[in-house]
Amino acid sequence: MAGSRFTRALAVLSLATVALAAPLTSINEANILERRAASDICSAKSNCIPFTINASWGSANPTGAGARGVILTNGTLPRSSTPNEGRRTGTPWSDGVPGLSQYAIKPGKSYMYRWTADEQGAYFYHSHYKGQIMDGLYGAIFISPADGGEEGPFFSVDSSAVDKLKLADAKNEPLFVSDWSKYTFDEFYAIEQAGNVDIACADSIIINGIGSQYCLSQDQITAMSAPRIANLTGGKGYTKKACLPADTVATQGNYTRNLAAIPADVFDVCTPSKNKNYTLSVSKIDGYAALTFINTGGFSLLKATIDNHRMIVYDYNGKWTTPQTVDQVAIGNGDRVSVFVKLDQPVADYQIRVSNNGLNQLISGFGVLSYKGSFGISASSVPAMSFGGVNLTTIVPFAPAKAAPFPAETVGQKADKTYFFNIQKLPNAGHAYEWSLQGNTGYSMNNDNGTPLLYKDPSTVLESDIILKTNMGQWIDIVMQTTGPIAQPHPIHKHANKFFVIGQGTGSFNWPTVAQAQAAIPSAFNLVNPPYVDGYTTLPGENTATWTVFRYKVEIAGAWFLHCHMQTHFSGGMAVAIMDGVDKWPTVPSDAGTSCQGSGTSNSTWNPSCYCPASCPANTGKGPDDTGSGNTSGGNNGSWKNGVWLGPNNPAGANNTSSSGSGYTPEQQTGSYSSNGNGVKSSSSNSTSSLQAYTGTASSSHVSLFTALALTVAALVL
Ligand SMILES: *[C@@H]1O[C@H](CO)[C@@H](O)[C@H](O)[C@H]1NC(C)=O
Ligand SMILES: *[C@@H]1O[C@H](CO)[C@@H](O)[C@H](O)[C@H]1NC(C)=O
Ligand SMILES: *[C@@H]1O[C@H](CO)[C@@H](O)[C@H](O)[C@H]1NC(C)=O
Ligand SMILES: *[C@@H]1O[C@H](CO)[C@@H](O)[C@H](O)[C@H]1NC(C)=O
Ligand SMILES: *[C@@H]1O[C@H](CO)[C@@H](O)[C@H](O)[C@H]1NC(C)=O
Ligand SMILES: *[C@@H]1O[C@H](CO)[C@@H](O)[C@H](O)[C@H]1NC(C)=O
Ligand SMILES: *[C@@H]1O[C@H](CO)[C@@H](O)[C@H](O)[C@H]1NC(C)=O
Ligand SMILES: *[C@@H]1O[C@H](CO)[C@@H](O)[C@H](O)[C@H]1NC(C)=O
Ligand SMILES: *[C@@H]1O[C@H](CO)[C@@H](O)[C@H](O)[C@H]1NC(C)=O
Ligand SMILES: *[C@@H]1O[C@H](CO)[C@@H](O)[C@H](O)[C@H]1NC(C)=O
Ligand SMILES: *[C@@H]1O[C@H](CO)[C@@H](O)[C@H](O)[C@H]1NC(C)=O
Ligand SMILES: *[C@@H]1O[C@H](CO)[C@@H](O)[C@H](O)[C@H]1NC(C)=O
Ligand SMILES: [Cu+2]
Repeated sequence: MAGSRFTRALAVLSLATVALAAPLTSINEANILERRAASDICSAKSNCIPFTINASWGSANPTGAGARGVILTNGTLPRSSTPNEGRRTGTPWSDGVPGLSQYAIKPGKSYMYRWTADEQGAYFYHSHYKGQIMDGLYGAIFISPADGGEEGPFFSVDSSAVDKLKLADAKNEPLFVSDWSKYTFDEFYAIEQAGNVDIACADSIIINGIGSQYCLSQDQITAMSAPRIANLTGGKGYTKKACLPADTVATQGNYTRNLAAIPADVFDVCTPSKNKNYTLSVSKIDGYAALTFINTGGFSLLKATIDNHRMIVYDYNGKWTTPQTVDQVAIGNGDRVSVFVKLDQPVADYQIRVSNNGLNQLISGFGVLSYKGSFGISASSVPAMSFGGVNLTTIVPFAPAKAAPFPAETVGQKADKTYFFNIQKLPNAGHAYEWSLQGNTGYSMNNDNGTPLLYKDPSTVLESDIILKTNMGQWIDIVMQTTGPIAQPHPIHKHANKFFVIGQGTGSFNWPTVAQAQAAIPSAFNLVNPPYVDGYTTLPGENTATWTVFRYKVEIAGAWFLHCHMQTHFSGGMAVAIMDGVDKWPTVPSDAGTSCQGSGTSNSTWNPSCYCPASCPANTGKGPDDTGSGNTSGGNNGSWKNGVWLGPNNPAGANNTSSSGSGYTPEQQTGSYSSNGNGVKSSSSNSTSSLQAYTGTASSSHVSLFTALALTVAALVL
């Protein structure tokens, strides 16, 4: 199955490559790192092909409004940029954050991300260099459970269709939903600085790289505006782009602005454009389809509905959940929400609607759920929400707070250490675009270019507002308060150690400890089955503060980010670095990120014909893309040829060895790979609990406009 998918996708890739600037109608393989079950692993040739992503600046025109500079992944959009959504126990240098876990990848250089895929879930890789995700560097990573491992909550979704649900899940389609601007991130950020504004006004909402720019009439805007918008804008109402004006004090702060420095099309002038609607084709005979909404956008919180279909949420931000049958899902920036859709409607097309989920703008994007054999949009189609995101029917929305992990996880009943954050615009800076997650201090983007914290001895790093230090095994509480008058919701994302969302409420958090808050308002807390996730959006508040408490256990040592996933807030400083497990600090191997050439690190030079799966002597050219086994001196338990693992004693690849080893069983081959570049597998493995993978992702990348860069992103599944 994986093999045929790869073949199909390769065909798409070559198509897309010849039509570089043309809108895409499909996702290329570089955007989906294949899910594989443990039984597949290296039992077939196709499973051992490394994923390599060549990220380069190019141009794209996803809305038909005009081309702009974007970062292409192997020549196509959509793609994104940093590999981070996941735990990586053994390789904290593969998390993709410049200044924290690696050096930024410079143009023409490469970095190989490699980690053990030991947790099931839907993830995505994306750039973590400044706001580069807004330039399009992203893609999906699906990790399936190992054979014999845990199964998803399929039985409780539909006990009579477990096999169909499993099949649907195995074909889960990513829907990248995102705001889109004609400006590159660097241009966008320059406009924010020049005008002293925090821009939350999009040109379009795109789905899998395509969309249109819709412009509403003044009457439509007025009709869709919530009554309080007039009040919020001093009577002005929304702009012609249906955005809060640039001088809205409640969201921009009461600062001196230079509105003249802001191009008119950023907030005010709307120019319509038209492109296709992304079409997801489904077969009624399958009974169910599975899809994963992934918000790869810069600042727009989104929500989605599918006409005439309910959705059953079963996986949320890296963890299966007890199923929720809903009409609408909310997708904060960085969120992945996987749903089953029961294909029980008449054969036709049904609109997928993706709307902004905030007061900042009235805007939607559209896709199509198309049953095979359809002749067009269903005549009986009933939209659940309007272009402006207003309910048109009585709906049940997804409730993230009730997304109980499946199977259950154990949450610590008390914390060893508590941090109190007060999310707000950076005090005393006078800048609408500068933010603090911690409350007093912002995290500077300049840190991206510094020595990664992971490379430092923790004893030489002082704990500060923006660098926290924890010990292995501790339970950590992070209390996040957001202050009004408009407490904007923030999609907070944590790298590595996932967290439980144990409590939330409106008003100020007035207790000195979480335990005291629990005692005062038990109903605001859940220490039984709280969500266990890597991302969660704080509560919005109007004329009131709100608070959210995350609790996590330090299990993976490394330098990790906790940050708002809105790229505008993140690049404005809304982040802290956490040095987790300073008492068990990892040593970064000298060959971290190596891809054959150079000595490792992101300073390595790209060599397209040479990918080393593990430690690899400089310039030897040995590894999965090598021909033959590459080791002439010892016994050999297997060999590679042209990127394909040939297994032990295979003459096609073993000419350079004495072939004395007897080889490992397929079960042993699912274990971790300790190759010295010669195709030998170690026995430190087990087949039941984990899927082992080498996965490269186009993570952090240091590029300048229109400079080519290349990332080696070998995803080598063993
Ligand atoms: C991306 O392109 C490189 C060559 O530039 C190729 O080796 C690789 O297989 C491609 N990756 C994918 C995932 O198609
Ligand atoms: C990466 O893509 C750029 C732009 O398409 C191209 O010029 C370059 O040759 C590619 N590099 C590799 C190694 O494929
Ligand atoms: C806006 O709301 C505030 C508080 O509810 C109220 O005092 C004020 O009069 C309102 N302003 C306008 C212009 O409606
Ligand atoms: C903005 O600040 C000025 C002075 O700094 C003050 O006079 C004015 O009332 C403030 N406006 C709002 C809406 O807070
Ligand atoms: C996409 O869907 C929207 C909403 O139904 C519709 O207005 C638009 O015309 C569609 N675009 C195309 C190209 O069919
Ligand atoms: C839509 O309805 C749901 C459920 O009643 C409610 O929670 C939500 O606030 C409504 N949304 C809007 C935009 O009216
Ligand atoms: C990578 O290069 C930069 C200079 O561009 C240097 O400061 C850094 O030490 C290098 N990293 C390693 C690990 O060699
Ligand atoms: C080849 O394999 C043998 C046996 O594992 C090992 O001792 C030797 O270091 C390897 N040589 C190279 C060049 O990798
Ligand atoms: C290895 O040797 C055999 C027998 O001489 C030959 O058929 C095969 O093609 C060789 N393989 C490679 C990779 O050279
Ligand atoms: C065997 O390995 C050596 C050194 O890596 C290489 O030069 C030679 O071409 C290889 N021979 C074959 C038949 O693969
Ligand atoms: C090959 O596998 C056997 C066990 O099956 C092991 O004893 C031997 O050390 C392995 N050889 C190498 C070079 O790893
Ligand atoms: C299997 O491997 C994983 C990852 O290395 C490890 O956490 C787990 O304990 C192992 N399980 C068994 C049964 O050995
Ligand atoms: Cu934010």
